[in-house]
Amino acid sequence: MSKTFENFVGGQWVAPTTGEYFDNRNPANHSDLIGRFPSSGIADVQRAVESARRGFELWKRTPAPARGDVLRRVGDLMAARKEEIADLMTREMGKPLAETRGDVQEGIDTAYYAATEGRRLFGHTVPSELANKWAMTMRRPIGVCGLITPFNFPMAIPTWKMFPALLCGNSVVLKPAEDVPHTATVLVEILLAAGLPPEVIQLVHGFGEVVGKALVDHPQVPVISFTGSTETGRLVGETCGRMHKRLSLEMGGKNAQIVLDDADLDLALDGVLWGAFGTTGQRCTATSRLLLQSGIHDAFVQRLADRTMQLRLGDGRVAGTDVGPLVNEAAREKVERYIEIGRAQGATLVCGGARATGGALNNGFFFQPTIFSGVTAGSRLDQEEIFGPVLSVIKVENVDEAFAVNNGVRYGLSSSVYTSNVNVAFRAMQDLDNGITYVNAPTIGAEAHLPFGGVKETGNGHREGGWEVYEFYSETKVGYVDYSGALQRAQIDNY
Ligand code: UN1
Repeated sequence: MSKTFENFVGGQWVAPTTGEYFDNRNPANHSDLIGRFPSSGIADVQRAVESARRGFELWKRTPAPARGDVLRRVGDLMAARKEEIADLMTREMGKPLAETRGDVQEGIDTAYYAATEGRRLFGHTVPSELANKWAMTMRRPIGVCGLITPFNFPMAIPTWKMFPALLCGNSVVLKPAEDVPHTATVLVEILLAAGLPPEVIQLVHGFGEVVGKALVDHPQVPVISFTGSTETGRLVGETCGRMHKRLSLEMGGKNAQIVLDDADLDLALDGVLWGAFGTTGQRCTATSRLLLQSGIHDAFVQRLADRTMQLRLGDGRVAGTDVGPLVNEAAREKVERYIEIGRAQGATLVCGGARATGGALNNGFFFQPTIFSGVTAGSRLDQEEIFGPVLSVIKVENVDEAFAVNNGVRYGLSSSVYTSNVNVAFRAMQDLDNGITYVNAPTIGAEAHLPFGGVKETGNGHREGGWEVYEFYSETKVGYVDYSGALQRAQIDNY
């Protein structure tokens, strides 16, 4: 008998109004059923929002340091259960345990950062242009925040959104990706165990077209934060624009690692293997393009192919696994379509290119780590996000060409340059059109206390992580106090 899970709405664990559930299976082994989770409807979202509005009235009056204390306990509980949570995350979405441990750690870091922010949430005091008048700013919470999160960082990304939202005094409705409902359930259990008042958090499981859409459409949800595809983000943005909602979007990437002739090639090799095939390439920050300068191109591709073919595919819960499965069959079919596109556009398949089969691999959504060389700038392999273990190698002649190819895509999340030339390193940070540039490090590896996000069609100008996200989840209020006892007219009486 598989376990049936529920939504958390109105301060209790409740069945969905639809009475419908979906199966959540291990992507490394289809026969492993984790549980059945609610396929919720619009009415579930409505109830969640009504409850979250009550939660907001209570929580916004709780002093920010006390809100921070709850988040500190959340961090403590996550730390105590780190190993167990990492294991259930790997079972649910496939990436190896070392990576899910890192994912939980990112949530812990975010919790402790939020806890300390409860004793800051700084406003400004500013001199008034008039005598005996005080001027200052402060931060106010906004209301119910609708959070729509992806499968690839099932703990870190919900915490990036939720903890700052809560610390600022908002209440939250979380709609996690349907591939990772178990991790979201555990996160909500931890928040409740840490003492968060129940109606401050709501968890509604289900599918984006129904539950995500209902949240975005709901007039009493003034804040939406979405991480997912650029296509879905556009739909979300259209609705939020019409409804004047505050919206943070984190969307696609087509990140490049640049390796110049003067680079430390061993380091660059380790970097691209981790950047391209970590999380089976299913990161917004994954390295999906490798721009190699012509002097090192041929030898580097050869060494990279040799190392790639040694990567061990398998169940992420088995020691020694380097690369886990894709998250589901649709993800694998999308990768397969891109293999055909690469071939049709004349790229050279260096290694991989097919489903990984044999033994236990037959039970999951495995795909061989794949490299195409001879990819041309402007081709579909250069331009389009694949979200799988496919790396496109592009040969470049010099730094200017490398930077131009890096910038010649519609996305702009992260980039990486391997060089021993300090002038080129600083030029890269200045000239690459990305939200994050790494020097002598891969395109992945963002830390929780720095702003995370991208330019162009990757985002809409907001950042998660670090200090900036607290501005997104709060409203600036200005207070003026005139203690002169007389009418003082700004801009008039003093000029
Ligand atoms: C993502 O790529 O989807 O930078 C998020 C990293 C992680 C977060 C990535 N800390 O690799």
